[in-house]
Amino acid sequence: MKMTFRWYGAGSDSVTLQQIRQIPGMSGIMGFLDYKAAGELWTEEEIAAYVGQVHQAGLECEVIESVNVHEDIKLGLPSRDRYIEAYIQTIRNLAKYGVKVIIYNFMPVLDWLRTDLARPNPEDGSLSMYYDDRELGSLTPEELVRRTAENSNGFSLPGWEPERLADLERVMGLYRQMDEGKLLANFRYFLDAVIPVCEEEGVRMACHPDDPGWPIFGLPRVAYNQQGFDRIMALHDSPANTVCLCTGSLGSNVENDIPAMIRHFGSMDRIGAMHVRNLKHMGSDRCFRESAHLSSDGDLDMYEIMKAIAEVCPDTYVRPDHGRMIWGETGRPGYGLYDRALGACYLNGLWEAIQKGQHRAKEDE
Ligand SMILES: [Mn+2]
Repeated sequence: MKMTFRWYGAGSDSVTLQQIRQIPGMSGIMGFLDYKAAGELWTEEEIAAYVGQVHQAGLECEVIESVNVHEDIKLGLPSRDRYIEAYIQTIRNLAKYGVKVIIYNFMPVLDWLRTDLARPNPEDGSLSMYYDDRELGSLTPEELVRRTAENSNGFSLPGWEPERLADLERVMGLYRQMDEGKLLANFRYFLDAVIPVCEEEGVRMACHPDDPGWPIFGLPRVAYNQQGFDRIMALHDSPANTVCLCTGSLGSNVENDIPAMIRHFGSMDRIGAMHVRNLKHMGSDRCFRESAHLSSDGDLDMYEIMKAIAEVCPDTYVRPDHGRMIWGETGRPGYGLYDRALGACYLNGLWEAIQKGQHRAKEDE
């Protein structure tokens, strides 16, 4: 297991590479060029500068997140070929600088979403991201996007870039005529083009789940449960077509058994990377708060999750995910230093106990 940390780049992240380096057990970062619009080519110069900084800090940069898929690809418009070409060149450029995994998602229009980015926990005063389906029902997509942008402390959130959402209404309209089958056909067209390039370059694509884990605003969604990911893996069967198994996104849907999903996709060698975090449902299956990583603070059993990783994909990349805001920290919602650092240390502690337990069990045999 390689413990990593998401980093948005100098000037764009409230956390520095040196701070990340000082977290015990940190091997590298999951990188992101946050100024790139979906569909835009990531140039060699830009990648070299970013990766160089990470290496300079004594960290690895083998995983890149959010090389966003342009809407025209998801919609299957004739202009998709141009964007796929740029995507392929981006893959080649990233491979040149040692990147091994590219995390992306195939969510129509809206990326992950919450109805509150800083909900106070009455028990301890920490702030968490929060989702309530009843609140979502009272908002239009436009209102939700505006509210999210206003409450992100001046930071852009992945998938919420204002330029990308400028023509929200028009794009939502295009999707209303689309069903899951059509979306999957467009997904297959994309994978058929990029996966052979990944095989050539030694890179794996890792699809991030939809978040929350069910369809919203009447948009088709295909990546929120085991059955959906089975279909995605079958669209283009290759070791380079993998899942970014995000326990929090999948865990939002109470029907998902996360350790079982890790065992299922891990034993097929189809887990490219993991996001490991916890969440707590609040009196309804469709209302949750992002909790601390600790098992006892949320609904997910983090010991069982780490044990499943140790069993089926012990070499995968893991990072703590969305943290709470604690100890007065301000920053990009979900991406402060303190709570994610605590999360990483906790996961590393579970990992050591599992490893040593396995080792001793073998000695006793
Ligand atoms: Mn995630």
